[in-house]
Amino acid sequence: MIEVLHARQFPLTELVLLASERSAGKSMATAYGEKQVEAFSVERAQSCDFVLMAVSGSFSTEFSPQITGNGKTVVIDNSSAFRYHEDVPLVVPEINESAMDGKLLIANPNCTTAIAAMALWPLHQHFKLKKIIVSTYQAASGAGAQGMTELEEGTRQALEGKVFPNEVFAHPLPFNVIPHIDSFQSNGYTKEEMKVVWETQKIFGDKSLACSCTAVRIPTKRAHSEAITIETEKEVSPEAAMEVLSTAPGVQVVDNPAEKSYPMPLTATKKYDVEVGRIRRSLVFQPCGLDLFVSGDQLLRGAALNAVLIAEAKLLKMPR
Ligand code: 11C
Repeated sequence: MIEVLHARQFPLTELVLLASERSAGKSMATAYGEKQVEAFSVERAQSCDFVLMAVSGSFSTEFSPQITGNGKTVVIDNSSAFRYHEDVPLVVPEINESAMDGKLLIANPNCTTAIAAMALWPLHQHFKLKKIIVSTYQAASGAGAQGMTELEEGTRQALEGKVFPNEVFAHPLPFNVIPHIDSFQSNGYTKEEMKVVWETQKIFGDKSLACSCTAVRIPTKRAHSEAITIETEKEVSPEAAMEVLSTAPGVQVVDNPAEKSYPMPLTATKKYDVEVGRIRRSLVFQPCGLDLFVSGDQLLRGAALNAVLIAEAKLLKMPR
């Protein structure tokens, strides 16, 4: 988040780093130079205009409402604590920026949802989506730094014929794919899969939008990919979809199979835009359907960039 603030030249007057007592006093190299970490307190957080939360759901549940209680500090929460609260907007600024008017606590969506939403929203506006079917290919870093280590160390050990114990993932991830992200729900879907359903409906403001998802962890390091099938109300062709997507903010059409050009995690990594390609007529939903493939940097679009874009949009509407 700090890197994105710096890269986008967010007009900061002061950067305050707040963490637990354990980290307080430590020095941290940032894009703004060396900074000392301070111990978190509600009062110190309230001295800031914006608080970008990279914390657990339980921490956010306890402290986000306390911080915004001063009636002025904006809290942008990356956890899932408030995503489904009626009175807390869940925002992708390119889609539903106005949902956060007058609100101080704003929820940042799950990364898998945000990446799909970037491609789906422009198509929804032009062709009205009826059904969305998503299959994901999610990178190890979606599970944090420990997930990355488990993939990297595990791969090294596996190549030497050794076994590295899996703790973060349900099974060893190297040379494997795991159709299990987060906990299983009573309907047989995982929480990660249901987040895509609930959050897409909330961001698009349409609870009746039919959506289902199969979420799969794959042994890549960064950037999530998703194969998406849509059925639309209006007739849609790949050419018309491509035209719409080529001018959509936050989207880059990467779709030239003859040149082996399509979205991939390696090319989407560290990119602000979500790559969209492999756009073709659905063989199932005719003539109102498409298949497409997206890759997006989940640490950016699904977290840091989206949070900073929310802050930028809020800042523009603040009284001077
Ligand atoms: C993953 N998408 O890849 C998850 C991580 O709801 O913010 C993000 C979890 C969330 O494991």
